Amino acid sequence: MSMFCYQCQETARNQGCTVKGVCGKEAGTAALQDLLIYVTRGVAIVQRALRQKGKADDQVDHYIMDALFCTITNANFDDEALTDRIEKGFALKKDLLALAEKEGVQVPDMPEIALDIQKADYITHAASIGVLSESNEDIRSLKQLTVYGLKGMAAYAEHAANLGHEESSLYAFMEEALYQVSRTDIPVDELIALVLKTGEYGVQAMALLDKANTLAYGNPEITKVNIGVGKNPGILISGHDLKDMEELLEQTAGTGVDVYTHGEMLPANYYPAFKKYPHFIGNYGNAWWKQREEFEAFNGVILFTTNCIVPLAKDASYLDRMYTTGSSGYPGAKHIPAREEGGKKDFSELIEKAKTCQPPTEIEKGEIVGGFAHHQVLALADQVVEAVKTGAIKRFVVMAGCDGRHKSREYYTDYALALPKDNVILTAGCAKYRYNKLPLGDINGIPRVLDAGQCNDSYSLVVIALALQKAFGLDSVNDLPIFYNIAWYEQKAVIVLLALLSLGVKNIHLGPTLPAFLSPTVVNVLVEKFGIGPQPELDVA
Ligand code: SF4
Ligand code: SF3
Repeated sequence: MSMFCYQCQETARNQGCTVKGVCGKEAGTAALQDLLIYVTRGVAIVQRALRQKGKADDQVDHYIMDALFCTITNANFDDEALTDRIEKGFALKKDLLALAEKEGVQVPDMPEIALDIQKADYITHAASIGVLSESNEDIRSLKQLTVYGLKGMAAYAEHAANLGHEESSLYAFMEEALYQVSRTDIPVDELIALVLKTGEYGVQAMALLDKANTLAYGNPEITKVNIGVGKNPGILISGHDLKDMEELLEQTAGTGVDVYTHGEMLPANYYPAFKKYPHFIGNYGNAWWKQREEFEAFNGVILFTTNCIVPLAKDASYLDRMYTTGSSGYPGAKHIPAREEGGKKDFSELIEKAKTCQPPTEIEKGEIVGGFAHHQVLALADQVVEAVKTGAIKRFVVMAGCDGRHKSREYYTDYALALPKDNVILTAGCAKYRYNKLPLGDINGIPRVLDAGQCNDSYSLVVIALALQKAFGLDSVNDLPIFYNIAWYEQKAVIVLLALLSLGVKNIHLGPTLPAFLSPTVVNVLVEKFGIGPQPELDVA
């Protein structure tokens, strides 16, 4: 059977995965994800109609958000979990249609609404509703760009919702956008406007998550993070969800089991609320794509709260000590169920399992420095402004985004090393692992790599840029001495990019390759309107 997916940067030949995903996604799983998105569009179209009459249901918002999120690259490889969501979507759509009829709400007559198939036909049906079912290349490109942005937005909105912060306007936009991309008569100019609108809501989602995280756990502060190991068995927590982090730390306290972060969870070390736990040892390892070897060496329990999961090697030893939760899933790994209303997740099984494990093998020693989200950088604003005025800092280089496994990503290490010594790197996301352990030094006490946090904390970089614009009395954020060299991999980077565009940031360089899902016409639009460019040559630095 065949598939078509081109949503991430590592897509085959930079065109599309057609047999099996480079990420390890099987064709059957890809089909289920396509169908899930299709069913979710149907649910969203009815929910949108109901919302216009004041009849939207919170549970449906959560369903749509989770469905989008779990189809992000490397989040969920579990066919059973995807099938359950599809079944739930069909049932939900039926209920909503019944409600619409009862309330006299008109629902648009679209194939997404009419579709009703049996479980046995899920995979075969997917071929007719996948990405390539839209034959016009430009329309397809803009629709997928919107959907990928929505996936990233849904991920951020879900983390915020887990902390009790929700905005119905975000949900309303997700539904509206899913309705618009389902229209067969939507013209290119309306789709371009929709893409930009998606960016605006992306800013809102990131701001909401920033508020949720900082209200719950305090503002990230300058922190030296231990990258060595302790003597106890440990649990390694990966992904982005800080509520899971909190509950894991609480439940492991006093058990003799230590907690370490991996990949995108590293910034949890920067939050004051988490520092009070003596068994929170630090960060183990690097970005997501090194997990096969690092999880072997860790010896203990692994908890995925979101992407990025790498399918296990045939001889992997850690499947029985690997757990998923939230939107993530992996066949054979235990899934920790969602918290009940007002309750907590139960991590006791992981803790008992960890007690039977060996302590982690040390793979490195030392410390890395981070915690430069907006609040901390603005606290240093005078020092930073002064350094720019005296010429000690000549330029800021935003190198936010994702890391990936391709050799071509070594470029980012070389680029960081090649930058003049008066340049400061502003980073967020797992892209930082390409240079956050290099001895790049500091400028008058300001480290040359300022890590704001997770990919969603790219929001902090925007806040910092806007504050600098104000401090220097500039008319536009584009007049600042800031250069953007962004690395993307999955769909959260797509929403970050759209968010930056919606804020008027121009001349962003995007690498290692431009997205395969951008048609030549769409690339031209982005070049003309925003000055988007490819990864710069090393000597441009
Ligand atoms: Fe290929 Fe990326 Fe899609 Fe995986 S997510 S199937 S690697 S395009
Ligand atoms: Fe990384 Fe997967 Fe994107 Fe959150 S964890 S930035 S790649």
